[in-house]
Amino acid sequence: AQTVRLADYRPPNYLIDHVDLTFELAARGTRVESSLTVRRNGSHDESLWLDGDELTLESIELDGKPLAAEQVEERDNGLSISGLPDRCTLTMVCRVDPVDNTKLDGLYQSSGNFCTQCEPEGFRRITFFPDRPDVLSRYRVTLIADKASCPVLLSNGNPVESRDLEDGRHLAVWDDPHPKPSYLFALVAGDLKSIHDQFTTASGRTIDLGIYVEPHNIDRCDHAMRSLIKSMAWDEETYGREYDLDVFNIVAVDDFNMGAMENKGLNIFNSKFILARSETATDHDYEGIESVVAHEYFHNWSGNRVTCRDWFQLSLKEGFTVFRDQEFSADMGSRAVKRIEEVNLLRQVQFPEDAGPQAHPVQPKEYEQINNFYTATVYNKGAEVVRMWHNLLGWETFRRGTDRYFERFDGQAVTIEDFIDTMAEQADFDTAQFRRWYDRAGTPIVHVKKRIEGNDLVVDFRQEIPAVAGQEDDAPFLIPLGIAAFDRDGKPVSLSGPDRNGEPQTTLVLSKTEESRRFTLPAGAGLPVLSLNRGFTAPVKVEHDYDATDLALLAGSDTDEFNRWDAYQRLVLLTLVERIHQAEEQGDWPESGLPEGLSAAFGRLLHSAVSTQGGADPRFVAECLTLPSENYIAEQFHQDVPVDAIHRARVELREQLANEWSQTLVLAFEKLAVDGEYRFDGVDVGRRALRAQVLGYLNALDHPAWRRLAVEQLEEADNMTERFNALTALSLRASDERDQALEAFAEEWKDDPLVMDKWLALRARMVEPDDAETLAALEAHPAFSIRNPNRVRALVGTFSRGNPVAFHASTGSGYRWVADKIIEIDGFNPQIAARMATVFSRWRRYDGGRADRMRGELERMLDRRDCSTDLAEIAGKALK
Ligand code: BAL
Ligand code: ZN
Repeated sequence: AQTVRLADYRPPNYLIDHVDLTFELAARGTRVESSLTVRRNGSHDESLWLDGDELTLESIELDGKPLAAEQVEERDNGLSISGLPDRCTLTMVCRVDPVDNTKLDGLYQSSGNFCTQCEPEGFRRITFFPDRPDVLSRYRVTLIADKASCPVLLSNGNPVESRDLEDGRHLAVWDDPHPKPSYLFALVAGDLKSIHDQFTTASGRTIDLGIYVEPHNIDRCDHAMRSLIKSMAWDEETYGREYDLDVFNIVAVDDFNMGAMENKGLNIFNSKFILARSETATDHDYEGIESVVAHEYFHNWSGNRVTCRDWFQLSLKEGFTVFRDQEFSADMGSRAVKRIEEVNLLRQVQFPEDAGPQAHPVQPKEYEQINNFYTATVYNKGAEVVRMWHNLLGWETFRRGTDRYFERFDGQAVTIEDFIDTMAEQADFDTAQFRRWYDRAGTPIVHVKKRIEGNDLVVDFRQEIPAVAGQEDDAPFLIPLGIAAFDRDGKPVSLSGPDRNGEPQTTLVLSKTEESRRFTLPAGAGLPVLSLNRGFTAPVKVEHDYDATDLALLAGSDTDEFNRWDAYQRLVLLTLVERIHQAEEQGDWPESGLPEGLSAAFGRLLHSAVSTQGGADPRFVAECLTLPSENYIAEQFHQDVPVDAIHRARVELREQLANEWSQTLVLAFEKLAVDGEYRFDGVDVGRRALRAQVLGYLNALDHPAWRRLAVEQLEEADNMTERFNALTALSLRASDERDQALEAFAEEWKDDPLVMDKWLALRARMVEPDDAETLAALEAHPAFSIRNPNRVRALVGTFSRGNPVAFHASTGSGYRWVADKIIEIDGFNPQIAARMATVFSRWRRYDGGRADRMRGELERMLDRRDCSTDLAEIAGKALK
């Protein structure tokens, strides 16, 4: 495949001001007529390039006359047209077959309904077009389809006409007054039902809102509609951004490669992020819906009104929009819990990505397949970089910057530099150095040491910039690092004396490879305990020689909730890693008791959540008590990841904690019960979340009474959150109750694919190493379909990422099964295959036998004549 480089960017040599599209929709042979008003951009005599992929061109005319054959050259990937006047109209007719479009990219069918996905390069699968985001056009779209099977016809912009035709078909015309790149084009046609509401903007305009779903899902749209209305209000209040069309429509489809898509005025969603009612969706689903609906809506400004010049700028819209949706969710719920979730994702997905062969900067410099760059780095590290702008500038200055950005670049396709320059105008720090966050891959490590000199606390900082993916320079980053100190009683120690009004917390801006900061301590203060990177002010790893006592103290006393969670998690990790090392040294499993400090911290947390006075937020406590995942524990090992020992140590610790605290756990289980009807609100969600943890700990023990609790909850609860939490708790140990519950659940929900995804994922987590029979049974289960991305993510994705012991079975059986699926999927949906394959990327970290087997599977994926360019890029980089 060809490498596309940022350095090779050239502005488009022709612009398309207007696009007129007429679709005559049919499962096979959809007729697409497109009329493009073409304008030469600058003075040159180059040909016009129109991208095209899997299209049949029936005719092409220039200003109403057939184009001379010698003017058109049709190649594999598009058309080259020469000898054009400065301005002209090109009219083409193409044919496409939506029913055969298994890539779910371009125009395809989901449950028989027509829909589209065009970002990043799907529009070229609909018609020939300069399919690049810096070509902005006004679109007018006419949709014609059979009225009985496709009563609903939707596209971008505002509806302008709709009428019946004589032959049983009908027609609708949509006009979008806002120039947009082709990746934001969308159409939907099908048999859908809808719910409607309205939103009145700050300037008094009334917007008609619609959510369209398959008829049987019509009772699952209310939460998404509420989320949309909240998002619209929030973006006005927070960023001063008003909606700009008369209508805003959302459609949910079952077959979708991504989570959702921000097409102008017509968002198309993976049904997973729209459909919810309490009987079928969990609190986690409700939260996901709220945040994804917000994310796509926020793109209307950060992405659509101001768009990307080219795909190297993807984080311009994604990093910024993720930051915006994160802050929205923080405002809707618990800020600390939201932050914990964000950092968990960063540490568990982005840090590993940034340390392996797929590492790339937030602004990548080259790619083979842009589909492979919708990554945690572009999205989530990108959001962290915007957050750092926000933290360094302060909200008001940051907001002045975003106002300026939206005003200056409205209606344009711009670059990350444009964003940086606009923010830099507001800044009083070294923005040139800050830019490294966009250009240099890898997670910086900040080593922190402390000592006392006289009355002063001296803290030494050293930045280590790891070499990754060909980037080796180790110049330091600009790192805002929140810091505070606590004495041995857990009281805050003022770090900087009177100039900070005794504020315990400060944010240091580190900029050198090595630097020291000196703080005057109050008289008589001993060496304090440091709380570092408070609130996760920078996406870095902090190395500091915390001992268990320090961590227990911070877990109990830190005034920053995020760091309290972090301290507790570090304490757990310390215990686990020590056990694993001990096992390695001894050659057999060590007899280790439950460490006193950790046990006490666990008990304190649990008590604080059930105490009647001034208790802690149960949701926060639930986050604390969630043990680090096996994958995150694995991140603590650089070589020969001890897969089995990690699993064993984690299971053992869970049992020990449960055993030690079983009485308190039972008490908590009773006290946290939620009465009344299901409500999706902070209090109830928090109680259910902690109760799920509690039930999980209890069921880590082999005790019929605790299984009974789970079975009762499963049978009595009226909502999916509690029912699925109970099933999850039961799944931790083999038992008859577990097997019966799993079977009954599958029978009850067999017709509900989104619920069955949960079941498939749970089953995937439970598969024992080398259990080929169960894998085969799951694959053959009617709930599974390899053609549907959600099903694949539930079964194959969860098995490979959520069941490390079986995936990494030393025989290689897990690798083989997953690679077989990837190869099969690559035959019809390369995007999904490539995404699944990233789980093999870091094969070098495993012991010789495993590493060889993983490498072998990568070679098997790659060495096929028909390996897609998507998969070839991922596998090729991993093998390099
Ligand atoms: N733009 C692709 C889906 C999303 O990030 O919103
Ligand atoms: Zn997005």
